[in-house]
Amino acid sequence: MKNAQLSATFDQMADIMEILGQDRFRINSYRKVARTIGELPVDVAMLLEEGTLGKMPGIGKSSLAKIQEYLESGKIAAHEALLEKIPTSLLELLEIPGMGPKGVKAFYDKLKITNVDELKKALADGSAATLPGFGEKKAAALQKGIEFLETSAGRIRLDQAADAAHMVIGHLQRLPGIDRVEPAGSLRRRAESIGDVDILVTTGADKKKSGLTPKEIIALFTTAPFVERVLAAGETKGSAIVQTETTPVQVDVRVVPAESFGAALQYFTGSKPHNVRLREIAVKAKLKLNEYGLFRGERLVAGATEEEIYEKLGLDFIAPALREDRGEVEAAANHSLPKLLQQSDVKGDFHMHTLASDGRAEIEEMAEAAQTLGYAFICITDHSESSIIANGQTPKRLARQIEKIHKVDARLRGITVLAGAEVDILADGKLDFDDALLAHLDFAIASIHSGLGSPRAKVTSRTLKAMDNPYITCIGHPTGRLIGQREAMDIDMAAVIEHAAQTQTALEINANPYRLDLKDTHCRMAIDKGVKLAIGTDAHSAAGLGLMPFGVATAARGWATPGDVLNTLTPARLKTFLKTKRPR
Ligand code: DGT
Ligand code: CA
Ligand code: CA
Ligand code: ZN
Repeated sequence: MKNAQLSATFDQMADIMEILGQDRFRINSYRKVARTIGELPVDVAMLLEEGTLGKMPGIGKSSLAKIQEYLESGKIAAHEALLEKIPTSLLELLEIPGMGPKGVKAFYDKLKITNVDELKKALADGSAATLPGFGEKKAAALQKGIEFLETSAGRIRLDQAADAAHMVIGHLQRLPGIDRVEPAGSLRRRAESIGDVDILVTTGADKKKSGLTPKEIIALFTTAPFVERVLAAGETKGSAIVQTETTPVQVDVRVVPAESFGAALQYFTGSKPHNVRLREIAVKAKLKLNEYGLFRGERLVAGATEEEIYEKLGLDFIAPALREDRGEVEAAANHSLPKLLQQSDVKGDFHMHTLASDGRAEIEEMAEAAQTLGYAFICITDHSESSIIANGQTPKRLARQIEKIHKVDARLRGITVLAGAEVDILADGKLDFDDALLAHLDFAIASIHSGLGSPRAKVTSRTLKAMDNPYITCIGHPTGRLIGQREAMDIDMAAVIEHAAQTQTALEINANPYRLDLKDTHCRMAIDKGVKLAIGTDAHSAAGLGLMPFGVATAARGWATPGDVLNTLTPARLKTFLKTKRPR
């Protein structure tokens, strides 16, 4: 599916035209096309073939021609022509959080700035301050944006890494004589961002059965159709840039012998600090641990499985999600590791949008999709009035939506459909709906969607005040970060967690891989204070419900057990829990 790339191309045309100061009307129409294609739930090529693409919002004759051109040739001539009109490095400036095409245009027109280094100089020597309307506050925000970009540069989201791994693993598994193919590294640990994807392959103990040598396997990886550029292709290791639907990804593939597979999996799963701790334990026991195995002198003590390596080191098996040297090695030594939450423990999803606000499916569709996932409940949480771009509901519309949800709930067997809402926390900490209306909801998420850049005291007190409301079950995406795109709010998480414990308000783990908010370390802080976690996918379509495993992994990285997470409750127990905070 080329939807994401095509949408990005239209957006980039709009960006360049904006930098060049071209016609507003055309810029807006390209943006609209980008949004429409980006949100299509199906392949754009299929709609084009069907002849229905032209009926989608904002897609006129000329954009239709450009889309066709792109699908046939991988390019759009108008886009290529625009690219020639500006230095390419200007587009890197657009990646800085807080920098839009207008800002780029001002720096380019007035100060001849074309790249990030020149921008940094202009901020440092004060020439940026000569731009009209560019004060200290903006300079500080840009400075922070540049730092953010530099620390997140080259790292990708978990879903993007998973896509790349899926392609490569599928390819390798189809080769003859392959025994095991496993992801390792930060992807296996389900870290919130990924530098590169590490994959291990073994041909199994029976060498005669496998038709391929390690070198041949590496060659079959580096020459695969999805490989864009080969970085290295050796005897047992290959490294290449793989093109996914949304981004290029570096993938390292290593072929390891079956008798060392566990040792290699352990070593390349990391993290580095975790491995350092294991090697210390090995040394104390007069053993040696490396990617080939655990050795006493020359003798292999363990190597084929990870389990035997941990066992021979005197440790309980440590789940990859915990391998960050955050106390897991000590806990494994004294048999006190938590029994981690798993996807199979999850009985429902707390955060999703429908056609009533900015979702694309009806309540029934979401409920039926949840049933195929084996869920016992879902909670419909459309936006509130102040979220105008997200088509937030007026009080009247919410009242009707609640009735509609109840009707669907009554009609469907085997699943409980709860009436909820995602209610905006307003600038003063008040909520977008009054208590009389909130009282009709089963579940209410309170979220900040505006003023995320406000000072620490302000964003913190807004959140605390929302928790004081007896009808607010849960705070949505508590820090507001977007991974790789937008920093978290400057919010006092210790205070938020303390207040959540006092008011018996749950905190969300937003499972969307752009958010993962709460993040792992905050989950752990919350659990330590007895705060319950509510995982929500924030789905805007039936397919969006499939993001739950990212939230489960984040909870597990925060040491969550099933008892820490509301998603594991039966509908009956959940209903009892939902009453605890409310006035009798
Ligand atoms: P990333 O790719 O930055 O998201 O993070 P990782 O953890 O995947 O790191 P990566 O790809 O550099 O290496 C994969 C694993 O290999 C890493 O988690 C631990 C292991 N490893 C790599 N280099 C070293 C090293 O110098 N010492 C130790 N102890 N382990 C290493
Ligand atoms: Ca890696
Ligand atoms: Ca690597
Ligand atoms: Zn939200």
